[in-house]
Amino acid sequence: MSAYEMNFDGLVGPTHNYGGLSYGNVASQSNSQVASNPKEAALQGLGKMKALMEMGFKQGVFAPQERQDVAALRSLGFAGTDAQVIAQAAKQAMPLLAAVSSASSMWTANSCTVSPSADTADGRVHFTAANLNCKFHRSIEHPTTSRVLGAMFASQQHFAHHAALPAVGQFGDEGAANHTRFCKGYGDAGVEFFVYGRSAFDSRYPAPQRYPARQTLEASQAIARLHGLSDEGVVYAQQNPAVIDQGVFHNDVIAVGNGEVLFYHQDAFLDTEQVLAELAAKLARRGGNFQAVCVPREAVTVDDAVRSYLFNSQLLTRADGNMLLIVPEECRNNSNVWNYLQQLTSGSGPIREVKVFDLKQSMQNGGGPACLRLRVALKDNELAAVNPGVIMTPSLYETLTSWVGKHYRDRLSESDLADPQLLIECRTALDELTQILKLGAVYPFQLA
Ligand code: SUG
Repeated sequence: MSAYEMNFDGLVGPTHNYGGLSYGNVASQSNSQVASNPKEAALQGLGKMKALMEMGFKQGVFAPQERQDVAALRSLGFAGTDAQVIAQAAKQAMPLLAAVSSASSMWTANSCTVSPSADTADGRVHFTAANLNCKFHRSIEHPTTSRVLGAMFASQQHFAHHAALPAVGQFGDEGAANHTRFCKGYGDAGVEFFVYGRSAFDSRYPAPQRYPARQTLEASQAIARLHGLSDEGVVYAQQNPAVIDQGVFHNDVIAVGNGEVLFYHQDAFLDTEQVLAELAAKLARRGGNFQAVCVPREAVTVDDAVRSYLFNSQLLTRADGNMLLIVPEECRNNSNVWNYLQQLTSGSGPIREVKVFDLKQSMQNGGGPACLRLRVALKDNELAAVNPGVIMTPSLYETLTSWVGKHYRDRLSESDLADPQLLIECRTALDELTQILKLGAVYPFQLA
């Protein structure tokens, strides 16, 4: 049976804005209060999905969430009609209104952690929604994420869904952004690589001093247990706390893996040699030949990596077996990174081609090509069980492009969040979207 890696990209929601909500994420903090362009953001994302589909990769769409999240404001004591709730929040607590307005569910690498069926004890594909517990605006995503995942991957024969871990920092979980899987072929048993920022229960592990470590070891271990992974199929590694303090808030800002290849920065991990040796040994027992491509700090500094998002790239296997790196335009604008990439692709290593995409609207909030996609390795029969409504096709691309053109604004600033019309526009758009993507009732709202 054939197997594939399918990318499900987050469709950017109509409230995309720069709220400055993510302490520790340099781009989010530095673009706070800049006016956004939701229409352009959604079209940039759709452009990447279309390009990958046209290159022959399997591509899906992950629906955005309802924002503003009026229910979240109600849970914080705001009351009255929806319009009154928003008006009060705008007057009394603008940071809360900004948080419940965030379109952050676009970064679907944070939606959940996925273990393909070849790795799990019951032979199903397992999903655990991420609690995203470190930031309020992200912690409200998981209930809808679970509903959308359930509508995309409904077959209980093939798919198993787990609710988010307990909503405390000790089980802070940011999903696939801190998880990579190595394998010989996508349908073969692989080695799942969990990278955490700190331990919640064991004080012997170092921790960053300046910025939060969002993922804990204990959260990663819980997911491995829930998914029924064997010890032989799992490697844990601690992220270097010093790079978290430099703005590497997820591991996918400093490393990316695919197939048998790990592309990583020299300063990404603690105990690097030991981690690489364990990955190589475990992958060898699964029939794979682990290859580590290290980017030395002399060529690309951690600061270059954070500014350019070199590692927040998509590493894809082309039909000829060589690999292609999908990078954001910011990589071309950084001479160290661009020179490195020229040298990388002209060598004899596994990565042979680079393609550049303009994702500036998402990048300004710290979300690059890899943040925007959730990878799911699927066998033929599992792919056949995916809701066909979310699989990208030329005609779905056309439909979604006109849907964006019809419903999205081309400018959103903080003061626009108080406009009661914005919520109505979003609900109208999402109501239509559930029909386009054939998702059923995944959003709790009723249109007036
Ligand atoms: O969680 N930014 C997101 C970016 C997530 C990137 N994802 C991965 N690396 N996989 C975050 O920090 C900023 C929102 C704002 O400031 O308006 C934000 O949530």
